[in-house]
Amino acid sequence: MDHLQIGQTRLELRQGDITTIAADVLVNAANDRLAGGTGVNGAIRRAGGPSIAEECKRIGGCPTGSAAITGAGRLQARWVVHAVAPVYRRRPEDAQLLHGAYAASLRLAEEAGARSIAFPSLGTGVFGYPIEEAAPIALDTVAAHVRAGTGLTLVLFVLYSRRDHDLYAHLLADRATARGEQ
Ligand code: AR6
Repeated sequence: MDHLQIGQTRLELRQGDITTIAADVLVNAANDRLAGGTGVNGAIRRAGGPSIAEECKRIGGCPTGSAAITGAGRLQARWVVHAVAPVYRRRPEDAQLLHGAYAASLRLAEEAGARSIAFPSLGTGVFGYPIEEAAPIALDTVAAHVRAGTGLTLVLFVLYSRRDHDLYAHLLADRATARGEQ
């Protein structure tokens, strides 16, 4: 299953490079210094140009489990939300911090007035969070947030690999079945 409608909001899966996605907000897999990096961060900074790094430098940093917002430079998006997932260490607080990174991103997007947002799979690259553990947190955080009421009409999960996409698709189908939703 590649989408789930919850009220006025569509949750949808895509496979590919997040920098090619048309959405008001692209979420970046950032670090707590809001410094440059590889993976999603490298791709967003390359595609968006230097203004994103300049804004990040002015902000200075962001606690793990939270997020910060900047403009989107040359990207088609209007904003980039820099979400800081935890480095995975098998600690009990890892899940709470990952949840916090997703929840803070949604709040910042809503406060900015965004209608659509695209998330990568936060934490599951360089930061080592196993995607089997991270994906349910991502989907359940977003679904709970949407059910509580949101101005967002589209939430995209952009998975880089087919394997990650298919794992998300299974989880989305499970959730739709459990709630009798399509
Ligand atoms: N579009 C969508 N997903 C991508 C892309 C892309 N262009 N590139 C990679 N992925 P990561 P993290 C997937 O490492 O684990 C950086 O250096 C990737 O396959 O980008 O949160 C930052 O500066 C993986 O599934 O983010 C931080 O220091 C997922 O995106 C640190 O890495 C996240 O991988 C953050 O690590």
